Amino acid sequence: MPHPSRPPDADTHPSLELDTGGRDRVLGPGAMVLAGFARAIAPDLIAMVDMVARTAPFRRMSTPSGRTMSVAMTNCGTAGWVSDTKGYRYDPMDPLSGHPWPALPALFADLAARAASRAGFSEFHPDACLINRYEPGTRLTLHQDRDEHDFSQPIVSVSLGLPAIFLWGGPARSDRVRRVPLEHGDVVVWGGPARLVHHGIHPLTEGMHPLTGRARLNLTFRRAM
Ligand code: MD3
Ligand code: FE
Repeated sequence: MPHPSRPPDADTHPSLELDTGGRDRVLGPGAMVLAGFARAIAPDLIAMVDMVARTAPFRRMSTPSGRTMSVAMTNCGTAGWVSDTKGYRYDPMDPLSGHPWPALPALFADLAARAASRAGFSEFHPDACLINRYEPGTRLTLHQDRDEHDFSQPIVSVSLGLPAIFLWGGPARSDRVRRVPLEHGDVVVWGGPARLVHHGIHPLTEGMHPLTGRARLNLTFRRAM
């Protein structure tokens, strides 16, 4: 028997699910917050990030216009997102080492697939995990994620450590921007009509978190290639 708040086509249009009963919330068409979904495994996720960063250290990349991003980044998976004066791309190699990025830990792949499935996207098999590290004052200006091959695949994001205000716009850069608070352990799934929205992160507020210190980590799982 269908859930009373669940329209009949909620399986094909996950955003139409009106109420998940818990703290989960639909942000809009295609975008869903799974509040605290990763909280229980957060210490393990953070330990894995530390392991990845021993092989592929966090670094601040250059933009094509020659500026340095304030967010520090690294990657794991068979492809990693890189930015330099030549442009943005997914690359199987870490340009710092000349070696492949560290493999995607099974814990990461499993979490991403479970979250996507819960939001209505079955068979999500990410090949790339971009790991962003923010310190107080660090921001990410409004942008679209459009370097991936197939926009029908969702992106799954996991927030760890210090809280942040996520800026969530629309398909056009001039669209109204909403502010969405994201906390430690929150997972957001973005797909369908939300896949190409403009988004960013408001400058991080000063703070200290027991598991990450003066930092916020964000994992974004993507099907890049
Ligand atoms: C909506 N990261 O890595 S996560 C990024 O918190 C990025 O580090 C932010 O934007 C962060 O590209 C935001 C939420 C997110 C990630 C990717 C999206 C939202 C998205 C792609 C399409 C639409
Ligand atoms: Fe993004």
